[in-house]
Amino acid sequence: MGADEVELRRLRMPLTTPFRSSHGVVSERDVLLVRVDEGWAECVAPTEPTYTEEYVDGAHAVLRDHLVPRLFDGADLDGVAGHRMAKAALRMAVVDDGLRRSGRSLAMHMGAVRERVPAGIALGIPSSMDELLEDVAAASAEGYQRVKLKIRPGWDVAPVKEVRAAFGDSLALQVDANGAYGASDPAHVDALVALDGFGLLLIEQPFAADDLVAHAGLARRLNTPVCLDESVPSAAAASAAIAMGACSVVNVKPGRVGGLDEAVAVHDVCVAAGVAMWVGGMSETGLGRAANCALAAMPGFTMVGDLSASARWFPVDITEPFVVEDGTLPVPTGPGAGVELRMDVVESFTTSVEVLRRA
Ligand code: NPG
Repeated sequence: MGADEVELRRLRMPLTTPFRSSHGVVSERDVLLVRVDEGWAECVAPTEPTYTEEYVDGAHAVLRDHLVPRLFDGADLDGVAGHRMAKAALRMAVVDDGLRRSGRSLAMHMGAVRERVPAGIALGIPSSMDELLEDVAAASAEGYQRVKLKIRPGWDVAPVKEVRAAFGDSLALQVDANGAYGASDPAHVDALVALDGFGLLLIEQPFAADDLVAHAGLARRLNTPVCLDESVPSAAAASAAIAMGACSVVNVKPGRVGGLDEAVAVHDVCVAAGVAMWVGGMSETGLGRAANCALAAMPGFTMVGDLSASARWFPVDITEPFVVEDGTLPVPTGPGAGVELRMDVVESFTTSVEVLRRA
């Protein structure tokens, strides 16, 4: 990896609708774009450190003060501990730069085996049951091939039951708790066990990220597959979780694991172990979405990802918007990530620009 110039650009982008999870409500995204020479990438770190330790101001600081200087020096970014979302963005911008120079697409680079990937949607915790049923109806009408519901203690069995009653057993449905359940709270565990009767595709990250033992214990009690997200920051963690029986499905997010290479390493571990995978989402702009679609085109991604239309998140996107057609999104084929930034739109959302140059 080498580079002459790195730009750290912050954007404030309004969301189409506020998104509520067990972490709280988000109504805009504070996006950090990273440019390495001619290559661009998006850092997925959220505004607040509620999903993992990472957050966008921290990512910006570690990039400026520690990661970009290492890139300029040709040093290993893993000399810095953690900060995987920041590293992922810097690495992805380097890859985008290299691919653009050689005219190759990320999909080609990743060994994509499909031209389109199935679209899935994540629905936040709504303010009422009626709103949830409307959201599911709209998602089905738009052609999404599966729906994921955010759950938390007190909002779990009832919404799943209502959705099944309204839409039947053929709706491909899964739930995501973002670690909100207490493994030692009997009422919490009872609710998770009660979800087992609803034919869910999976239950994602019920317990704290570091509690693999609790996930393994739950997995033994359920027929529904347990899926891990926050518990898998690396391929090594994926191996450990699989060896312990803590999951039979893995959500793969390049940002969470430190970049596309590590995402591929997770992919390979899961394929070797016969563990199913899907690509997660972090409300990316078209730039991050393009990379997620290229990743999801790899052979091991046999389950539907959190891959939705741009309009699900952004009234105006910084690339040509991704649109769901026949329940799928396209895997971009242009050079690099395969999409072009609309610089006028980028400028209109920009709140700061910082350019760092190799000494
Ligand atoms: O479809 O892009 C999407 C979002 C899917 O629910 C989603 N993402 O916990 O997986 C998650 C959640 C998330 C979003 C996590 C933003 C962190 C930041």
